[in-house]
Amino acid sequence: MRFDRTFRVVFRTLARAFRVVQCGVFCAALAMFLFASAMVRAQSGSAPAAPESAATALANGVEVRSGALHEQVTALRDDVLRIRAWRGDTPPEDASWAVPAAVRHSSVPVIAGSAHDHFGFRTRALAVAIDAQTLEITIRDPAGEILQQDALPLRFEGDAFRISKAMPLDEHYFGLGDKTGPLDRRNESFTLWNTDAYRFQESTDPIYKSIPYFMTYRAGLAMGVLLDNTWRSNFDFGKESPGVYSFGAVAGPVDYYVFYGPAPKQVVETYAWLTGTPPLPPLWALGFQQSRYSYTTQARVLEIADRLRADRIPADAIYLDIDYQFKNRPFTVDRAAFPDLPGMIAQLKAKHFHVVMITDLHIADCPGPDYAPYDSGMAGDHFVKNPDGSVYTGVVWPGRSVFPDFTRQQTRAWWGTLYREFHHDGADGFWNDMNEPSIFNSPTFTMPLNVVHRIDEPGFAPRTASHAEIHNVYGMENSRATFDGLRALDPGTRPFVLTRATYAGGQRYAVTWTGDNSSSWNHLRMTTPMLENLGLSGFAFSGADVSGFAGTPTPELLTKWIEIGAFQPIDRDHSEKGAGNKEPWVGGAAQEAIRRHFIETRYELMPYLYTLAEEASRTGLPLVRPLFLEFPDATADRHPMDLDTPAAGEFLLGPDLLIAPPPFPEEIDAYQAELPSSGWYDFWTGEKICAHALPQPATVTVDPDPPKDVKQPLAVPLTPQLDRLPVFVRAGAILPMAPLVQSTDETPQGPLTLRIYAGDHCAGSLYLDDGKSYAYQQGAYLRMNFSCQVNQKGLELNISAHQGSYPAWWKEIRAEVYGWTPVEGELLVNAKKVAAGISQRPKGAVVFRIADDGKGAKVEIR
Ligand code: NBV
Repeated sequence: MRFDRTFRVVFRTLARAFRVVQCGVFCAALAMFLFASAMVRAQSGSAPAAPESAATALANGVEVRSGALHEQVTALRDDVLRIRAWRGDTPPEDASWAVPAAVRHSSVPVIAGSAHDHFGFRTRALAVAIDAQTLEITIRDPAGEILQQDALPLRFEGDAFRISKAMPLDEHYFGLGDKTGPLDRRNESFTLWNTDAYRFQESTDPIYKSIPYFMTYRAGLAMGVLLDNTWRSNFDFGKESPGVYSFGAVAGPVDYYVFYGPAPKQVVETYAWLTGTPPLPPLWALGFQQSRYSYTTQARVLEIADRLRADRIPADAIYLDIDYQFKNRPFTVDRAAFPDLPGMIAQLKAKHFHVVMITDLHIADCPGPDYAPYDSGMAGDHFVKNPDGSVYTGVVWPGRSVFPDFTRQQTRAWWGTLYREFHHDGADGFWNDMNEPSIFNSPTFTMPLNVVHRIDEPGFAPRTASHAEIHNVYGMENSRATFDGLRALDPGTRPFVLTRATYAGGQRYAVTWTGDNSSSWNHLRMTTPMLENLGLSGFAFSGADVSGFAGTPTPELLTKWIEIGAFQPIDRDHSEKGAGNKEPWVGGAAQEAIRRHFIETRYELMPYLYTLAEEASRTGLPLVRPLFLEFPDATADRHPMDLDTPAAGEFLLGPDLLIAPPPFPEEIDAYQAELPSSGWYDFWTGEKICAHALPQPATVTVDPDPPKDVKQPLAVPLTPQLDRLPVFVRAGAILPMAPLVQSTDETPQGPLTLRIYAGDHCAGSLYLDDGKSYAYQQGAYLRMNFSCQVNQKGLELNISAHQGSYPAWWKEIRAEVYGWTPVEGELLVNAKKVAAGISQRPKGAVVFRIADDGKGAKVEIR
């Protein structure tokens, strides 16, 4: 406490002194941050005399030794560094579940640059200096500005280690997967240990996933840090020591990557380069999904499907939760409740529904002819063991269960074969739940740490590993086995796998959801930062149970949740056993009409959504984005505008749509949405938003070179209404939209709509394919680019030729232009006047139709 006070007083004095000598706020901040490091170092006691150090220059970096400690920094790319450290002469095995070998072993030549007090090197983007005494690392940009700096030497305590970095006053932290709490991780501390967290709260930690990756973001400069260590780890962002953030694990390798943006989008893309992009999901997975724990009979499932169709609520998927199984045993069917599973699935298919079946990873400990997975698993030696060599058992839904050894290739292959029958029966998606793993009869609700796994994976020595090492990757390897198994069973079809637990890189195999949330307004609010951080952490495709899993929502909460869920990547309405019904019709016709309208809007936006999905599969960029990802310059001091309270509930869907629910969605008070200054339209009416610029905030800028042309965010006054959700479109967007369908299996009838919102950098694109196969990899896709500009003659719209061989479902394009009116009312396509001309419907829009023969067109409107 006393330290804290002294610290603050000295800080203030220093800052004042610097202001007096006109050094500028940046110098003050830098000094404060160096001082903070010094204080923390002083606090941790005086360091023992450092042993002699020596360095070996490597073609791609440097290796430094000081006593028994080795530190190796190598450049994988000019903007990507890998840092490894070890004690003794043998480095830890160069292996990873997250980063593939080809990526780990990429390298670029560096220019060595050591001096009397440090060793180091330079790439084209970064300069690295390792203090010769302490081995502390400083990373600078080519201009010499410090980007990241160790605040303390690397610390070991037994097998545990801790890396400490200086934490500038204006730096913010994002990522770490599904962790709850505010978007910014600053001033928080987190444990990574996959945990079944039924009814988690905002303060619950750890929860389901372990994604040891975060983005640092300071005044427009973003960097990424991935600690590739599967053991229980902890990340502290200044909670323990002001001025320092730190991370470490209880054991395992010191092996981390630091990568530079400076744009935050670049960091997201580099993280995807390191750990992989998510595969392109089947199109139906982007439709509305209906689930419940459980629809317990075949008749009930069909009834739900029929009601969705009868009520004309567009939907694509229905889930079967654990009660379809015989005595909760995975890969069985309760024939009394589901007398004809294949028949039911066929009936649903005929109505354009895809069935997703839960397949938990625990295998019932049931020898004998009734339950093949146990016997075949035992015969193949596929289950994890106790230290004495006996098979480990734990109690889960089926009672006593055994657990596949997913870190073995043979076991994953065997697991994949278990899907043969369900796949043959027509199920299109699979759901891996309980894979933290969750175990009921254990004081820790998971496996004992000494359970023995076997590793059979390139890069790793064939060896056994304790559960303590494997726990955090167990769920990911479960979903990998499912994904690979489905690919093997049906190489031509894109699998859909939903997982609850995962690790860095898990996006390569499965989409995810946020687990057992609750039917409360606060949980609805918490959904946004959770999905944003998951998106920044590689999981472009994620969702939260719409309506809240636990408890029964009021009709209003269910309605608002369906509204917001319609703009999130995985839109699944799901609820727990015992809770009231939560399907879109629950609560009466008036509520249902509102909910239908939002789900319909999602379907009309499907061309935009699918284009984003394809972008995610190439780049890793998420569908749901915090505002700073697209608008890093939105504030004068380049702090993320998402951190301003009015904007805290907002999120972007792709680059063009901004969704602005009230920051506290249960409140009825008027509120102010904050929008980046670039110009916006109301998505629902097409009206240009007249907003006023907010006054300059009172925040202190420490940016040495503040951008000149930054405008303040705009404020839009809003009043919450149950049937409205404010959605804004970026000026300059061109949104592709489709006629309404009841499922993505249906071919839209009518023209492709392009909504054109006049503004700077006016552009858009469209991606389309068959939505299910890999034919797109052989060219069976359709890609189009659009751009538009207003010049002296009028408005010019350029539609590119169709790229790829996939045929369009439309013959015509219907353009709706917002924010611009023609003088003469003349329409020219490829310089030829078109008689059909222009109409002004809907109100405020300039509307025209043109034929699309796939060759592209230049359209002029005067
Ligand atoms: O399989 C039942 C549920 C499932 O519906 C839920 O989505 C999972 O998160 N499962 C947890 C196990 C029981 C939870 C009480």
